[in-house]
Amino acid sequence: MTDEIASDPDLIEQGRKLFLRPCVFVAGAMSASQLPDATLPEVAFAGRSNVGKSSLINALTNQKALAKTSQTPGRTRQLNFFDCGGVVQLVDLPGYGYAKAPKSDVKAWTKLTLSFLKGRTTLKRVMLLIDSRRGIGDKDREIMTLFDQSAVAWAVVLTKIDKLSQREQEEAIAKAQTEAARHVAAWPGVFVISAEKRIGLDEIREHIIALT
Ligand SMILES: Nc1nc2c(ncn2[C@@H]2O[C@H](COP(=O)(O)OP(=O)(O)O)[C@@H](O)[C@H]2O)c(=O)[nH]1
Ligand SMILES: [Mg+2]
Repeated sequence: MTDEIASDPDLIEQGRKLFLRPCVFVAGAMSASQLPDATLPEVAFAGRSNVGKSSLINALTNQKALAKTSQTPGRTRQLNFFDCGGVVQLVDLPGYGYAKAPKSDVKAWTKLTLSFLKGRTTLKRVMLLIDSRRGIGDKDREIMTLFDQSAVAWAVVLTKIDKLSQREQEEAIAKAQTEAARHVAAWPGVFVISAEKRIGLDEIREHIIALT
């Protein structure tokens, strides 16, 4: 996490405790009628396919396969909802930017995802995951613009930081920081994580609890 985000020990502790409570799969929605009721505050996870969304949700919730159990092949276009302790709902959004997908992929990122982002009153934040090795790409930029236009509050999370050297990390963070700062709807800092090495998870948990 970069300096723009101040960390508070009490909130860190509360965030940790939140995710010691059970997190359970609530719904996998492929149409508006399948969306669960908008009651709890929600934090959604977006990003290219393979960026590490499911791994982050599993790491945050201290579970090995929570986010994967709901991912039956061929149903990757669904929005998956997880209730954590009856306090907050995490939403695993469909990935975008498959290598083999047509150029219109971001546009076709499903009507459902877009209408969810625009109309969900309980949605507090979208965490936009960026693979730290690739950096922010054109497809990510399209999504950032969409978030801005939809008045969605979002934050950048650099994933798989364990794959970079110290110097590469610093470069990746500085670049992402500069780019996020250009967007009014973006959180003015960058979260840096490794789901594998369990780095940066407390800061994300803190961010989530602060939104509830
Ligand atoms: N080295 C490393 N690999 C990771 C990390 N997080 C995810 N991965 C790997 O990246 C791949 C895609 O992860 P996944 O969570 O399924 O991505 P999703 O498609 O965005 O849900 C898997 O092979 C993961 O093991 C990380 O923090 N470090
Ligand atoms: Mg996934």
